[in-house]
Amino acid sequence: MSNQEVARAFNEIADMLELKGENPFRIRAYRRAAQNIEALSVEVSELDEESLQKIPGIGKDLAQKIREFVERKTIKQLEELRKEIPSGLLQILLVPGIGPKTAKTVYDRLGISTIEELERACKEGRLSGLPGIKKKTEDNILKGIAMLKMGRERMPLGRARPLAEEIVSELKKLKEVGRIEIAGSLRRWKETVKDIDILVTSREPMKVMNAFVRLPQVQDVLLKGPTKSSVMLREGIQVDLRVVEEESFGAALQYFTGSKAHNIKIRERAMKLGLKINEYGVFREEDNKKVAGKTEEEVYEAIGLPFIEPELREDLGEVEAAEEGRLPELIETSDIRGDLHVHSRWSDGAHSIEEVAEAAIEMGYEYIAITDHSKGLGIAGGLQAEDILEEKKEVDALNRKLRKFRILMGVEVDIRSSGELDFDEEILKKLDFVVASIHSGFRQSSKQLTRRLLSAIRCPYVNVIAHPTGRILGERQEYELDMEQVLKAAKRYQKALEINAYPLRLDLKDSYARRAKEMGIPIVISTDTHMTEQFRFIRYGVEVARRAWLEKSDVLNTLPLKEFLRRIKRQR
Ligand code: DGT
Ligand code: CA
Ligand code: ZN
Repeated sequence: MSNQEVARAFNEIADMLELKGENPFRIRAYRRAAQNIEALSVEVSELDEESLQKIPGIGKDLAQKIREFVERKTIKQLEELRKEIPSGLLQILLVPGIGPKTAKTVYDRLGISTIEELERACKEGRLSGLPGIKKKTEDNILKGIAMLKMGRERMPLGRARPLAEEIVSELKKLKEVGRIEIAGSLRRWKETVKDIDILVTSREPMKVMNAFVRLPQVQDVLLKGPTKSSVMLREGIQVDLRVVEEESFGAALQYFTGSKAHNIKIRERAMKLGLKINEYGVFREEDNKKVAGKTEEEVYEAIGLPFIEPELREDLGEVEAAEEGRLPELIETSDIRGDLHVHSRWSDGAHSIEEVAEAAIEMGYEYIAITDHSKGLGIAGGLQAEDILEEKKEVDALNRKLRKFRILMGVEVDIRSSGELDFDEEILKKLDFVVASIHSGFRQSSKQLTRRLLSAIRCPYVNVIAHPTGRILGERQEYELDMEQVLKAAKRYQKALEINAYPLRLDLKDSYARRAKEMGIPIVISTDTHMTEQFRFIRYGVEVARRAWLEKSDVLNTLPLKEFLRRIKRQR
C-alpha cells in the first residue's frame, strides 16, 4: 500500500463528497491530507494510528481511515460512496475543468456517462443551452478531455521521479549492479514523461533482471532479456532497464538521454568530422576505430564539444552555443539561499512559523518569506488585515530570537476577480515582501485575466507574481493570458516572476522562464510550502530554471540576505 494509493483514495472520497454537495471544509480536509501524504518521505503503511496523527492535516478520524485502508485494502466510507454515486458521473468528473455541478447536469439531462459520449456531445454542440453551460464551457471541456487523454499517456515528472528514484535505490542494493543512471526525459527533467529509462552495467545481467522484474512495484512483466527488460508498474508507468557494457556506458547514457532531436544534431556534427556516433561509442568512419564511449564527457569531447548538461539537450540552441563556447553556467540547488513563498499554520500551512524556520535553517537557508493567504481565500484560512499584523508580531519576536537567519514578513495577496488586491496599500507597505497571485475566476477572458496580473504588477508593494499561469499538471490548463504583455510589464516595473516548484505546478514553465530571462526579468524560485517536508521540492523548481538556461545571477533568491533586501527595496 503506497502513499500514492492512500492519497488517491482520499481524493476519490473528496470528489464524491463534492458531488454530493457536502461541506467544503470537510472536502478540503481530505484533499489536504492526500497532498500531505503524497509529500511524505515515510510510508504511511508503516505507521500506527498515533504516529499517523502527527502528520499535518491528519486527525484521529483520518488516521483510522488510513489504518483501515492498509489493513483491509479498502475504506468502508469509500465503498458506500461508490455504491451511492453512479460510476458514469465519476467518469465525467475525471475531466479536468468539470466541476461537480456541470458533471451532474450533463449526467442528469443528457444521460452522458462516459468520456467518449461527453466528447461527442461537446463536438455536436449539444451541451450549450443546458443550465450554466455556454459555448465556451464546451470548448473548455474539450480541452480538458484532451488533457486527460494526454495524462494517460504521460506522467507528470513529480510523480515519475520519486518512482524512478525508488527503483534505482532498490537496484543499487544488488551487488551485481555496477554503474546505474536514470536516462531519457526523466534525466532531462522534462515536465511530463512517457516512461522511465534506466541504464546499468553488470557482469551478471540475468541476476539484475531477475531482481528487477520481481520488485514489489511491478505489476506486469512486458519483456525480459539479458540486455533489456520492461515492466509496467502498479502506478501505471513503464520502466525500461538496459544493461550495457562498462566501456560504452557513456555513449549509451548519451544516446538514451536524448532528446532525439539533440541526438540527431550531434550525429550530424560527428559525420562532418568523419566520425560515427551511436549507443556503443564514437568511431572513426575510415577504420571503425573506437575513439570514445566510456564517459559522456569523452563522447562530447570526441566531437569537439564541451559537456552539455542533460537539461539543455532539446535542440533549442544548445549545440550551437556549445560550438561557440557560450553555454550557460546553470544554476544549482545549492545556490538557493532562501524560499520566498511559504505558508504557516496562520493560514493553511501545517506548521508554526518557528517550525517552518527551523526546517529552513536545516535546508541551509539564510532567509524565508512567510506568505500566508489573504482573506479572499476563506477556504485556505485566509487572513484578515488584523491577523496579518498579529502574525507580524510573532515574526518580529522570532527574528529577535534567531541568529544568522531572517524571516521576512510577507503575504500571498489574492488578486480578486475584479483585479483589485485583497489588501490595500496601507497594509502591504508594512510588510517586507508581497507575493500576489490569482486563485479564482480562472475562466475569465484573456483580456480580463491579463488586466488582473498587470494591475498587480503595477502595485508598488508587490514584489513577485506567484504561479503566474495557474496551471496544474494533468488537472488544469494555464489561464488564457497575453503572456507577452505580462512579461513586458514585469520587465518595465522590474517585478519578479515566480517559478513555483510545487511538482504539479512548475509554473512558470521552462519556455516562459527562458523568455523572461532573455528579457531581463528577475526570477524567484519558491516552493509554496504548506508543510516543512515540501521544502525539498525546491529541486524541481531549480530544474525548470536549468531547462530555461537560467544562471545563478538570474534568480533573486540566490542573493545573500543583505543584497537581496537591497534589491527588493528597489522594486518599490
Ligand atoms: P519520453 O519517454 O517520451 O518522455 O521521452 P524520451 O526522450 O525519454 O524518449 P524515449 O524514451 O522514447 O527514448 C529515450 C531516448 O533514446 C531518447 O531521448 C533518445 C534516444 N532514442 C530513442 N529512439 C531514438 C532514435 O530513433 N534515434 C535517436 N537518435 N535517438 C533515439
Ligand atoms: Ca523515456
Ligand atoms: Zn501559496
